[in-house]
Amino acid sequence: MRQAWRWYGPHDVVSLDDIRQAGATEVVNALHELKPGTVWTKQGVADRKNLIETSPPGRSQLRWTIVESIPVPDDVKRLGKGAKQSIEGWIASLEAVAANDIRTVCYNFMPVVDWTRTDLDHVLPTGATCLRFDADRFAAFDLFILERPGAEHDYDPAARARAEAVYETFTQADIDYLIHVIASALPGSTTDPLTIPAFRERLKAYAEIDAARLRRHLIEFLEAVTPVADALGVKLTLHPDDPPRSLFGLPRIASTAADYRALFEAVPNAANGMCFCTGSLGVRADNDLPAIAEEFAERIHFVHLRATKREGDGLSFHEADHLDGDVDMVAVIGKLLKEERRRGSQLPFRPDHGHRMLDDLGKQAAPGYSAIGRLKGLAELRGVIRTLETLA
Ligand code: DNO
Repeated sequence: MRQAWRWYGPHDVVSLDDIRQAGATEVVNALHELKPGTVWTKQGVADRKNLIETSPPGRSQLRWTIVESIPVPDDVKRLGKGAKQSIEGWIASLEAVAANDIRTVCYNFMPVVDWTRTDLDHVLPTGATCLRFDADRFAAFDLFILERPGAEHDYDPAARARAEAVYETFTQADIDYLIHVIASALPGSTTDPLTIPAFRERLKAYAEIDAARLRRHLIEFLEAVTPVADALGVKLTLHPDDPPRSLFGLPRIASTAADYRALFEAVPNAANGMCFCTGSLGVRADNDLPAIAEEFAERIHFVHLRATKREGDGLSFHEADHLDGDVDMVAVIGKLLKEERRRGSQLPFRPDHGHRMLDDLGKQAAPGYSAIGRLKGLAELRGVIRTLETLA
């Protein structure tokens, strides 16, 4: 498998040398500084590519091979093919990427909020910290901070009571923290940062959009972009919802095998692919990850390897060590290596997220994207890959 590493660009506290020292050879990047909907230019992509690929004398070569993500603008999710201009803009960005010889593009179709957590530094028994989703804190935000109309119907009485008890312990600082973590778009998010009033407005705009309609809009988007991607030789990889279930009463349609099956059946173009993210899909106990990897093997063009651990209530989870979450990582990697042998080429993966630990404690790295935790994850994953390859 090809070892890649997500980099947030020139302002990332993790340097290109750190990436080299972790042993990765490919970089996953995006023009993160541009707002969703801004059209990327060929020159803009070329400048970033030069920055990544021009190595100081004596340093090993890094390649920018994967874009994660070209954000899909909000109106595409609400209007599908009706958002003509936004789709044309997305295609122009895709062309700018392909003109720079980057052939893998990741995107997602989560409405209003991208990946969602409630704690960015949950302290583990070792003193390292991890990202966590606490269902009661999330419900407290939804019910009592966002005060979403109708939210009470999404929680049973016991869950509402727990949320209320949690909310009663909150200081203003706790409330501000939760607003920051949930509404202001975590790094890498492809949705707009929102204030509470803007959040309420955005939700209103989705009042009429159920899962069937959102899926139709994604299919219309794919019908427009996949023929172009096919012609450019680019694979588009749809990232799963994180977490893979409805939040804030909004539909999410890339959460299960059935979701992906429907999309591949509707749009069979070769460019219609999947980003296989074990951390996102693995949050659901009813997602059988080795089976999903096997079923969609030929559609997988990018892999995120990370493990989550579900907690007692079945809804809360935290990010575990890469080999020690709920997912059977060895079995998943076994399926991916089988697919590599079938196609005769390697799949790119990145170690996704990592604990904040050792010298990274207290450093300002992007949540989940500190260096040492990912370095540890990559090292463990590389060991599994090497072992399975040797035994194959
Ligand atoms: C977070 C990531 C997301 C992801 C996008 C994909 O760590 O998984 O930022 O990149 O949702 O489009």
